Amino acid sequence: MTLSALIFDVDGTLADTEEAHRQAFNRAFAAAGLDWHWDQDLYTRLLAVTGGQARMRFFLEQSKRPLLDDQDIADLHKSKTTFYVEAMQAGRVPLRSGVERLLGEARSEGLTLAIATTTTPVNFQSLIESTLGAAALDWFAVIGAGDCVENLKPAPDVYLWALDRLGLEPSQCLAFEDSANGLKAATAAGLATIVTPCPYTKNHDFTGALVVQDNLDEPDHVDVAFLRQLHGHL
Ligand code: XBP
Ligand code: MG
Repeated sequence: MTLSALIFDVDGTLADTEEAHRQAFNRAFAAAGLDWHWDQDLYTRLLAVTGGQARMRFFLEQSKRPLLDDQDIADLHKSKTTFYVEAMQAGRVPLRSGVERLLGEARSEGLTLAIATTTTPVNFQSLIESTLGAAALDWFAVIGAGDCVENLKPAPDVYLWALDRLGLEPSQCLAFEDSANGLKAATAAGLATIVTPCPYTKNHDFTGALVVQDNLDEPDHVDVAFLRQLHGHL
């Protein structure tokens, strides 16, 4: 089966964005007058839950705080997203090593690009606009983001949604992820997956990944030829 498309996760994979998410959550909590503060150790644990709203509910349950109703959670998350987009627009988060290179090579080689992320759509848009420019949003034939499916990663839904809109079989694609939840989601959708852990996910279990390496440049130089070779041995 020919390799036709590359499907990328966003947070932790395209860029090390989780620290910016963590800071945006804390800014939203402070702006709402809440005494909640997510330090890096706590956030590492909370990342077991994908989706910012679900993550806040998980935090309230785990810390035995009173639950907030859906509207309050949604309002808090909207505030957080505003702070996050501000950070992206300030250009504070670059793409990870090898990402821009591989995206360009894939386009030159006629591979289709797609996104399958748990994050809020505007978060992906602002990351691409601040790193590659708004026109680069058109590089992606399909953009599957948080609100297009009900069940977030590790459920396979967002990858199945992307494959359906691509009109491709899993065997014609490769997925790129940074986390155990993302690897589970892609694998459950039938996708062979390249994992490049980020600082928040470096201790995750990546059993079942096709490749796990520091980034797209090291130790192996992940280019289209490398991907075609990997894909050819599946
Ligand atoms: C990572 C996530 C997201 C982000 C926060 O998404 O799980 O929830 O941590 O973004 P990805 P939101 O699938 O790209 O790794 O607050 O918008 O959910
Ligand atoms: Mg991720």
